[in-house]
Amino acid sequence: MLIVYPQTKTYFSHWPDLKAGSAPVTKHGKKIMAGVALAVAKIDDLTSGLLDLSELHAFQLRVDPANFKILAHCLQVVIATMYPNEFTPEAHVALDKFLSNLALALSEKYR
Ligand code: HNI
Repeated sequence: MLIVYPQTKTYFSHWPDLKAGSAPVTKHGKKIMAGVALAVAKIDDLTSGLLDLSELHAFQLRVDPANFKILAHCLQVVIATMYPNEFTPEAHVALDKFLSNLALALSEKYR
């Protein structure tokens, strides 16, 4: 995301190194994916399950919610590349639906 959509780097300008594979990027990637895992656990009620994360991104971090869609797209490209056999049309549409709803739930507190 940080490479293909460089405008997203503005949120991380306080990090010492924004290059692919750098320590802070790797560490934060794990945090983000833990958030995605939380969403999987709360899949039946994403809105309340992700309320705290939504609040954090809306009021403290002030991340433009358009970026959630950008990250969702990047996640799909990476997952498709890593798991080409598993990434069937059915898996693709299901993942897209899940990540769209995740982005929507994270945007909840912005209203
Ligand atoms: Ni996000 C911190 C989850 C998208 C900018 N983000 C977090 C944390 C989690 C998290 C978890 C750590 C919270 C804590 O420390 O309590 N972020 C997610 C998830 C998504 C997402 C699940 C979407 C799938 N975040 C984004 C996007 C941006 C973003 C798209 C900006 C482009 N997030 C941030 C920033 C921080 C952050 C900035 C704080 C970073 C820091 O320096 O600690």
